[in-house]
Amino acid sequence: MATEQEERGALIVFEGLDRSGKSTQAKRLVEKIINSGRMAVLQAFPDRQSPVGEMIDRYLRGEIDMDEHALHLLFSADRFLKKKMIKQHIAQGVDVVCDRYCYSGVSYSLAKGLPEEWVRVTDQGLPKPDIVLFFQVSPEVAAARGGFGNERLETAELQAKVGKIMPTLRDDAFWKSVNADGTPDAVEKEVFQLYKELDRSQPLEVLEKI
Ligand code: FDM
Ligand code: MG
Repeated sequence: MATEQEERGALIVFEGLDRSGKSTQAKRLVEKIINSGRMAVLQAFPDRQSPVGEMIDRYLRGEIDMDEHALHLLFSADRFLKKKMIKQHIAQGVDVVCDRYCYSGVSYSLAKGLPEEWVRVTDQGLPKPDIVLFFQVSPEVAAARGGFGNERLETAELQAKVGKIMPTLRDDAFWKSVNADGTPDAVEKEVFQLYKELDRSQPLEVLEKI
């Protein structure tokens, strides 16, 4: 007799500018999923605890310098090193919630002027997100949330460029905008509503183009 097939996990990606509330809300979503009786894990990119992520972290904190192409590849490698974990969790019915993914990778590298064709291929082959929650924050609200941090990429100039580029990567088939100007509770509600609407009936796909 065939056993009942468990529902697969979902790959949920949070993207958006700095200070849009991604990290707070990614954490809240994981808690909410677990409280609702499913399993979920949180994965931040870069994963600053891994050996590759540690190199990225040292670059971001200004401890070491690095060629920009090499940095771009490290960000991609950091994600590919999590590919197996993501696929295994999803096969076991565990939701994987990512705080940033390849769309940050492409946006930041394009903002720095790396060649477009090259930048857009290095993440091909990663698991494709079921949903990208695109956090949209108005400049006024972002400014009111306090100044930038001290890391290397946290400058108003780069943020402005990233802010122009990231929306151009949008694919309406699986990107959903989230009004990140709202209160944390309002944003949490909006995110959970989108989460509940996820369709898990098809297998996880592979990312072919960005
Ligand atoms: N960042 C993040 C990139 O430049 N490329 C990437 O692929 C990723 C995932 O690293 F400025 C940038 C975005 C940000 C910095 O991210 C660290 P957090 O979310 O602030 O830790
Ligand atoms: Mg940051």
